[in-house]
Amino acid sequence: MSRLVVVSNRVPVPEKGGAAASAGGLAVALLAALQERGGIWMGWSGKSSGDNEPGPLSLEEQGKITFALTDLTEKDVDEYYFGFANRVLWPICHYRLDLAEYGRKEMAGYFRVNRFFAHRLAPLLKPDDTIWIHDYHLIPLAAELRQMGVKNRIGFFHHIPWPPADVLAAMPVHEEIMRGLAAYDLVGFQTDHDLENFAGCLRREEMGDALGDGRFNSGDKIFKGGVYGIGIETEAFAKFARKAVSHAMVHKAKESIIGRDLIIGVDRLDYSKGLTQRIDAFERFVLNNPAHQRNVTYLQVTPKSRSEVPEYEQMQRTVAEQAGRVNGALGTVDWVPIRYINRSLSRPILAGLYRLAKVGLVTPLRDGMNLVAKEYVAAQNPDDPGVLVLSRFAGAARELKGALLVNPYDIVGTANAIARALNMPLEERQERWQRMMDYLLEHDVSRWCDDFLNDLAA
Ligand code: GDG
Repeated sequence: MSRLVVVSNRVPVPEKGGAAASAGGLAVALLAALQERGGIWMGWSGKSSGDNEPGPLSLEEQGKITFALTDLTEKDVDEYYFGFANRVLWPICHYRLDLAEYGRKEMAGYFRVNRFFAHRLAPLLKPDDTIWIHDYHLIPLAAELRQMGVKNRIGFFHHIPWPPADVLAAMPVHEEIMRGLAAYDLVGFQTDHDLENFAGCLRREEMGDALGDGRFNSGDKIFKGGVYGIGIETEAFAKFARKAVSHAMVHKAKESIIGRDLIIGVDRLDYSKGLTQRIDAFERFVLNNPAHQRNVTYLQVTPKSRSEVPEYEQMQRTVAEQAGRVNGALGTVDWVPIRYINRSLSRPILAGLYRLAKVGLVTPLRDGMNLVAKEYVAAQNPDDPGVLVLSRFAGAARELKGALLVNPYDIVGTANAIARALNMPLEERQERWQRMMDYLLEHDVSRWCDDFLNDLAA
């Protein structure tokens, strides 16, 4: 088995002796693959070196893995990360043409930083290393490595949605981005929809087409594209949630909702997650179902993210004000309808809260996969499972057939689904949950990792 080299924007370097449970499933799976084969995980340190050229890579060895981190200059961070990745690629891939801001400086910065990454990575490579690059920050990296003469197998996994041709075409550098993908041996997407959109983009731009057998051409390049829906560590997470209910904080939460049903939402603060529509739907549910008034609590856990980007800062204010307004309008002296937590909770507490909740409310407007939906299902008690209310626009909706699927733009439809979930008989809840859990056990994150790496090696 060849050595594995993983590259992602940020690198989850485990704290020495730290509990693996604190890391998310993706990190756990990739660390396990790296530990088995030996290898390198390279990425940005998250730090900036001001105006100065960043110093040498910082290397840290843990077992068979070398973590290789580089600083970036402030200008790099502004242009590559906040500028192009988060203010162009992220909105475009989430179908938000209206939010994309195309600055020439930022576009140039994105390609420049990818070249910089390639120059830092190339000297670490051995000829038979397998290279696996992750996410939209690093699309041009393979093309840069190829220009430097790197001949290794290189795969790319796109964690977020791939947009339809007309949306992608609004981005001035879309052809370069498409050409960047054609430099890989294998490009992985979360769902069949994303892969179809990608093929549609190649055709529409007359850049190439699907050749059958998962192969595509673009110019003189032939490469593979496939669907690899990311999973979680299903069994471990289920066990983890079972234990987590005895955590002191979870116990406190349980006592505080005695006699009430808990509805839970967990999302990074992001406009793609549909938070304002979700709060509207909850409000509508309460107004339409007086019998449920005072006996439900909706807990929304929303850690801040990307606060440096103006849309996110604005979003933070909007969601907080909206939750406050609904509580003011509907709350009583002994009932607060929405508990809104605008920071991160520890993973054990989160797992315990999922298990307490009768309804998992996962209603993004667009999402590559959505791991919260999967974690919520895995955390349930098989004897009395809760119901997943899931947006049809999350990648997870292509897989979790036991969920109540909703259109998050349809406020009344989502409100009705919440009511249906809360009133669902035990037998139906168990049948739906079992169907999803069987799927998640079979398609966990280790399988995702193996499937991708096997296809890349084939
Ligand atoms: C991208 C794609 C795709 C959330 N709040 C807390 C917390 N979390 C954890 C969740 C989950 C993870 O963060 C979020 O994963 P998602 O998949 O829901 O969303 P993105 O961050 O947007 O991820 C997405 C994913 O990549 C993987 O390919 O599924 O579509 O957008 O694991 O549990 N964790 C802790 N405290 C929190 O408050 N500890």
